[in-house]
Amino acid sequence: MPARADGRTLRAGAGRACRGAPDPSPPMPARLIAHLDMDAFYASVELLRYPQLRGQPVVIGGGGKPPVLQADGSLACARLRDYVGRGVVATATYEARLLGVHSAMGMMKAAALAPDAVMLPADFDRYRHYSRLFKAAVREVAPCIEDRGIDEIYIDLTDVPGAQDSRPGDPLAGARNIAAILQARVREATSLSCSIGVAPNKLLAKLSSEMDKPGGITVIRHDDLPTRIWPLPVRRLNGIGPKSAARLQALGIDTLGELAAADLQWLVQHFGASYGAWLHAAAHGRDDRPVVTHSEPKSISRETTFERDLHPRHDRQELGEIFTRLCVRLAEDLARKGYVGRTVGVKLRYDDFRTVTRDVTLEQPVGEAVAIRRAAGSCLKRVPLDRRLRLLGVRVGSLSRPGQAPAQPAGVDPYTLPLFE
Ligand code: DCP
Ligand code: MG
Repeated sequence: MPARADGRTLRAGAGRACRGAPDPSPPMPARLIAHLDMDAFYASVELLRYPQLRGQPVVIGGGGKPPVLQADGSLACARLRDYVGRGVVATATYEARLLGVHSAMGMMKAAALAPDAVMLPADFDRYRHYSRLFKAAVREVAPCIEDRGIDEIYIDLTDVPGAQDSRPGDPLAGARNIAAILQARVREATSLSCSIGVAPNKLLAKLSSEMDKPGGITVIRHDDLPTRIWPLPVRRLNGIGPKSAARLQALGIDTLGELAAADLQWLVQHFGASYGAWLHAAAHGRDDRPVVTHSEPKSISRETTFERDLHPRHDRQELGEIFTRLCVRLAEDLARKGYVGRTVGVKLRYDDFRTVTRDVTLEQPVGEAVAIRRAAGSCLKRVPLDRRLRLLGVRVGSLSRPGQAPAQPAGVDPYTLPLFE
């Protein structure tokens, strides 16, 4: 799962499907699946409270101070050109994207491209609030929703009244109409815009929602594959990452059409039975995954990249504080989501980008910062600590709901614990 710029990760576990899992016989009736993705989400939420910044390049990230309203009514904002550090861009307005800035880009690199862009710190509570609002608005029209994170959902429109209607000359008029209603409801509830793709399955719906951003509605049928999907580069497919795209390119495959034309056996030879078969099916627009309305996370984690590489011994105190803060935040995440976990793990990235993980399984599930911090500390002891670190992460897995778990020792300040016990 890709790390997000907010450093929080949720690994999804098993889920409950909206319509039953595909049964090869009899064949599934044609489905109508939508993918809805909010436009420049964090940035658009910020523009709601700073409307004077509309039309300007704005970048979210960097963890600086929020803007200050001056006596004359103007807004004093930090600019990218003044940024020094190793933060990454969480997102950027479309004006900033025109200058080449995008999510996950280093802030210093973004500053070179768009020195005058306004820089705003992320406010995750606010984004979560708007996330809940837009999902609730969609649910009122179409209740079968799969939550894919803070700003995107899949929606099964198959059984939504009117979604399958056709009009002379437009067999997909119903789907288009429901998508427009969804967009309007989201705007009423949040004042934000989103883009929607509607297709026979999740894979194609996700590709479609990106086709006409921002504010687009794109409806595609299986028949549209050769004209709409096959010209796209393979990298656009959710499931083909940079490494696979590079391998495909080395084999002479750049577009999804070229991938669709490739022989299944040949793909299996090069990419293994499972991924090879998936590549083949995906390029042909085949995807039977149901829309899953409820899922339990497998693990919850927090991680942070330091402003500068820290040495385990020379910077021991600073590292210890960061480590403890991660555990405290993780405990808050667990409490908010209502979980405890039996496995605690750490992740370290050295200055040469090597990454190591260690974990420990406990007798009883834990949720409190002190308990997480103790267990994570014991994992740290099993890692070579002879060179500088650039990233530290803590994860709690084997999750369960508290209740059966005995109370954790209370009253210990986690910040008083030594880095290595
Ligand atoms: N995000 C992040 N780090 C990333 C990617 C995204 O923190 N590497 C956050 C900020 C985004 C939000 O998640 O606002 C949603 O991600 P999207 O990829 O959907 O990007 P946007 O909504 O910002 O833009 P788009 O209009 O392209 O969807
Ligand atoms: Mg988005």
